[in-house]
Amino acid sequence: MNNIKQIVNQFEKALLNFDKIEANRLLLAHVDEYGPAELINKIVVQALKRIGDSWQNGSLALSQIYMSGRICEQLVDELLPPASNQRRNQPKMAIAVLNDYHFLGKRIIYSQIRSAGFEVIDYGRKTVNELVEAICNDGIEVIFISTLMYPSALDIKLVVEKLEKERAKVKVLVGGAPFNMDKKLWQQVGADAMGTDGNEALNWVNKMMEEKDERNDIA
Ligand code: B12
Repeated sequence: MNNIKQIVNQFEKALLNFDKIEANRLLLAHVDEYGPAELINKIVVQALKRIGDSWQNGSLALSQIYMSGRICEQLVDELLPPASNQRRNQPKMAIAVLNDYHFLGKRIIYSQIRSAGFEVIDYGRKTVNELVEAICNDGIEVIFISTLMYPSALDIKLVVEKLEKERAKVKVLVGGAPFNMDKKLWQQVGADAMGTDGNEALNWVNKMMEEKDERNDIA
């Protein structure tokens, strides 16, 4: 039987050959065994991490990372259902990439939260001012921010400061490579929490919903 390491190896090879059909075949062959979310975390994310490392040590070209990212975006779109039928009674939520052009993490978090039955507005990519304006205009109560570049991660501090100035009542959950590398960074940028994957984002939303229910019960 295939173990997960072998599948990651094969998947990585397919990506580097720009072979979307083989990459898709590999995922579909194991989707019943792991389920879409687990499959993405165990295979797609791991393969892309390794590709990123190889790029960093100079053994891969930027085009290979780029195409791998694009192929994975399409595969993840196909794997995770757009939304569950039942919307939940929930805080108003949105998700955005701040400043940089790494979209895959946001896409995964977005799909996972939506497929668990929550409604989330996808803001795509925003600058600091654009994001603050959108949050205030839409009355967002929970914002998920994804950044993979360190400077973008630091810019979250500006977002939080501007939101405070506007007295926006919004919780900020952050994620992406800089937060995975430095476990205290989310506090330094003034976020309410960080998450390493879609499951953690979901757990956090569920915890917030429970707290909200408890407050409503007391009132
Ligand atoms: C693919 C990739 C690209 C692709 C992006 C394609 C696309 N459409 O997204 C392309 C080729 C375009 C690209 C470009 C660049 N990249 Co790049 N890229 C990567 C790479 C290899 C993988 C990123 C990825 O998609 N991972 C898979 C996804 C699923 O993982 P993820 O985003 O981390 O998301 C997971 C978690 O972090 C978390 N998460 C993410 N967001 C959120 C949000 C919330 C709320 C929560 C709870 C969780 C969460 O959940 C996700 C699922 O588990 C990383 C390497 C790495 N180690 O991350 C470098 C990396 C991010 N890139 C880097 C760099 C430097 C660049 C470039 C500047 C390269 C260049 N010289 O041109 C440009 C800059 C573009 C820009 N301005 O944004 C650096 C960033 C360094 C830094 N920290 O500042 C990295 C870390 C590579 C490296 N080791 O040097 N890149």
